[in-house]
Amino acid sequence: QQIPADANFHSTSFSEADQPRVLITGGLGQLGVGLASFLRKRFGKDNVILSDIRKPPEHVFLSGPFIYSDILDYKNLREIVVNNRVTWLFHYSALLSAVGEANVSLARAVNITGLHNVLDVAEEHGLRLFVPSTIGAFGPTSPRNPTPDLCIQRPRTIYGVSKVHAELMGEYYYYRYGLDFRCLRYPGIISADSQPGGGTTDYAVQIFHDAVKHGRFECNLEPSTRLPMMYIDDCLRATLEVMEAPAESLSMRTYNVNAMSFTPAELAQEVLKHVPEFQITYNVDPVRQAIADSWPMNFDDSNARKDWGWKHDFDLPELVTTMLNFHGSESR
Ligand code: AKB
Repeated sequence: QQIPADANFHSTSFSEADQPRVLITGGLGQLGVGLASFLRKRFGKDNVILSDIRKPPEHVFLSGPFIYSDILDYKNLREIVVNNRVTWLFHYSALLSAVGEANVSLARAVNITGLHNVLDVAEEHGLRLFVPSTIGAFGPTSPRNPTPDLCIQRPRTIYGVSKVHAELMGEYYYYRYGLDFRCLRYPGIISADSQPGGGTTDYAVQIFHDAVKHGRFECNLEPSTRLPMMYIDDCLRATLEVMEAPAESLSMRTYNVNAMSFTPAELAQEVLKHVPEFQITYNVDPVRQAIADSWPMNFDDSNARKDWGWKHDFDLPELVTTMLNFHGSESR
């Protein structure tokens, strides 16, 4: 039975009008720094704390509050939440698909044990909690073209298994304790000024750098591998929109979101329109290829569009123009 949204939330001493006090974990990954600067524009610089176990580069340190947090250390996490009066938590710490297969025990610790700590601290302190999931939460027995929100999920990577676990645990805490858990399944995210690390969709970020710098790119997936993708600006906006959506508009707590789908060959064709000498070659990584072959080709995000008005801005041509402009201006 569903507990009415908001029924069980812990009261805090803040009025509704107050800005959220935000903590971002895993803040030095592909998305954290961009998310922090996006949220700071909305909620104020000092209301958004970026955190990681690594030392930040100077420009990150200077751009707003940064703090050490280890999600595997429950007391450390609780101390940060209490001392900073955190009300919203964005949990980005995770090992991605390819790197997770190379280090399963670390991926299990970070992606599963770390999530348990985050869920507990969020429940204990009445936080609104965002956890990103992924197209990687599906597997070879899921419908791949298109993949709906609700279908068979039997992923074959530790990353995927941990993300299905996160979706189910978050929803369990929502139904059982009224935790305000919100989750989006991201496609491959393409960012200009931050690098992904150890993913299967990383080729679609690296290609732009190499096209501008070298005029060629060696791709580690086959030319016909179709995967859902999104430009980072759309991803950050989707994340804020689902966090700000009124609880009653959410018919579920885990949504697919998408913008486009393309293959390496199609992406290369689009790059060629701007970089006439561009050449792509293929040197397939069997681990990444097997992962990509088990993932959705097209992602059905109609529920997100219907429930809270999701709409992407960037299709393939705008994505390619934006990415090449960024790298072009950087190399000039
Ligand atoms: C990966 O490739 O592992 C990630 C993802 C799609 O979740 N970018």
